[in-house]
Amino acid sequence: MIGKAFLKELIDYPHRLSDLGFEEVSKILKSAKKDFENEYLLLEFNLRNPEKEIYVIGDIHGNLETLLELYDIIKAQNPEFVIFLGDIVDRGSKQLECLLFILTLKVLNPQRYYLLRGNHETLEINQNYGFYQEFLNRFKDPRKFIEISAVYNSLPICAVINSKILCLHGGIPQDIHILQKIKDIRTTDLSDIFESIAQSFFQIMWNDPKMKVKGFTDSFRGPGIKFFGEDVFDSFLKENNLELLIRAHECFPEGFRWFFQKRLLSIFSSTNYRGSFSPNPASYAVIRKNVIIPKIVNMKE
Ligand SMILES: [Mn+2]
Repeated sequence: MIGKAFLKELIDYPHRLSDLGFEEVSKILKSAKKDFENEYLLLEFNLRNPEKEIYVIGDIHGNLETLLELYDIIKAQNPEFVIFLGDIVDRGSKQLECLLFILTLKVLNPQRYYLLRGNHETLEINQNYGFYQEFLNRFKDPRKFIEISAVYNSLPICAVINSKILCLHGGIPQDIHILQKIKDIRTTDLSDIFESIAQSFFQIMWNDPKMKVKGFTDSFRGPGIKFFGEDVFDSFLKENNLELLIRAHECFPEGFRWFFQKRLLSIFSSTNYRGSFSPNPASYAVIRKNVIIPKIVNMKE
């Protein structure tokens, strides 16, 4: 077990996350993994009090500065639940710190903070986009990365709020029945059904919405990845009795973007993702009374 006082200090003084030895890191990873192992692949949230809010946060990609700004907003506004849509690591300058900060929040308050799996919560992608190298530079031993992968493999993949609003990292998959297939399945039982849902999980983490596309078309992102149009988006919502979708995965210069008559909101929670010459503000979403309100993060200078 890891002491709560120690974890609270890490949240109050997050720059200490950069100095932790692997022994402490391992304790945080293992505790968080235990919490995720109590969850379901499809998280279901029901807000009984309509005044309560849920915050949904998009890609962080190692941007600790934006993450800490978001945490200040969370502290001030006190939402009931906070759902991160994945892609916490790769690319930025404080990748492990961002992952550990979110996992520490999870361990301190597992009924409040949730993390879904993004396409960067995978070793293969981390080997190409920086996190694996950052980890090796710090801890030297590639075998230690197994503990990171174990956390990834215990993450849920989507969340449904009040049976109306779906949250996931990338987009809807071609299999319209995927949500029924994973409903009530524990994260620990993923391997039992993996063959039948692997392609859908891959698409949930990688797909993108696209205006004026009909059906599913091939994405430039790579083999098996799809763009989806409004027609298949409609069918997916109808089949699953849903009204709205919040997803992340794409950075827009305006910070967030609505698609498909404001029924799909795309958010991204890392500022200046492509550097200061191509600036973008960070965004997040607030859900209140089943309405999605996009927000921009005002960064302190
Ligand atoms: Mn992504």
